[in-house]
Amino acid sequence: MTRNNSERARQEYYERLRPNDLAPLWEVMSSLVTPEPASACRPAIWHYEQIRGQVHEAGTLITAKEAERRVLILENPGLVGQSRITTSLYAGLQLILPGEVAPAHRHTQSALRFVVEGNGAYTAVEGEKTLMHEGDFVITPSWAWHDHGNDSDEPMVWLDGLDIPITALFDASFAQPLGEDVQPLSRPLGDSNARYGAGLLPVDVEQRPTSPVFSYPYERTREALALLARTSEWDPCHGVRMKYVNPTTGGYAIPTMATFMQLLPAGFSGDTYRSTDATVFSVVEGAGHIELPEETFRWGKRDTFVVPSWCPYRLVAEDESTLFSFSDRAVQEKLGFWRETREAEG
Ligand code: GTQ
Repeated sequence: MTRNNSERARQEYYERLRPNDLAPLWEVMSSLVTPEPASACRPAIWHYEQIRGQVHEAGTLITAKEAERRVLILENPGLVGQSRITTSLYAGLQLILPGEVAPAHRHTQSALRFVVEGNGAYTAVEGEKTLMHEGDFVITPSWAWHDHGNDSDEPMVWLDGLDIPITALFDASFAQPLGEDVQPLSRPLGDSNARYGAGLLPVDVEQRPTSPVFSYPYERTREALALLARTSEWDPCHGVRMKYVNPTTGGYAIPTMATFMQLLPAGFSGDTYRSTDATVFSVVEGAGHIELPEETFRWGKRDTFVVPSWCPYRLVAEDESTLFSFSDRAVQEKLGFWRETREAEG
């Protein structure tokens, strides 16, 4: 058979396979089982200065209650229309104005909140309120009732990170409204931090998949990093990078999303790093840039940027900087997928 004839015969065969719900692996093998990650996700940055106006404009067009959650999705330019910032994770900027409530609901998706702008709004989780301040990291565990409100006199914007695409991959999404704007409170402010977050645990505590410390205030994180920055060796790629921990297991604070805070000293010039967990960064303090294979992004306070899986990058800080970050590393480690490489400069 000539090449054309055999190609025609194959195509004709493939068409006859389709009604039987069959497809030839050899036509798609190389795109399914790639020698390295081949992500559609692209590096991207959202400069807060540039988008802040549009985030706040949403507040003039729809209330938090009407929207249920008034959020602008940070959509990866390589994944348009998919509501994803990486292949496996969702991110958005949520706005809540003074006097507003975002009504109580629950869902199987886990959520993290990272406060970008404002002070004094709250999230209530499982009967306990926590007040939020810039740089705080707050958790909503899977299937926990949660509502948000703002009794302060300034707007608040936080970065939402949810495992929506992971939940969707497993077709495991459930969600319910409580039917009330705010959930009844059963524990005082600070209860979970006293019980689980003070270097103590109740003696008979059981392991929990999600950290019962649902608020990690920036003030404490910053103080720890400042001390460590003076006393410990810098990681050549990450500066001083710490992970948020679930004290009942020693694992990541959220079972699906690893969360980190790192400090880069003024003048830090990192080694090149890559890992299989596409990572979302939120800048708390400082300014610098990130070098990527095809571009360099300048970043500053409140900016959000994303690095895809296996994409080499290098962090440079002009001022002393702190970066919050999150990724699906928690899942990848459990599944045995996670890998990294480091390259020293020169
Ligand atoms: O605050 O519960 O950005 O349910 C997306 C879905 C936030 C939330 C989001 C949500 C929430």
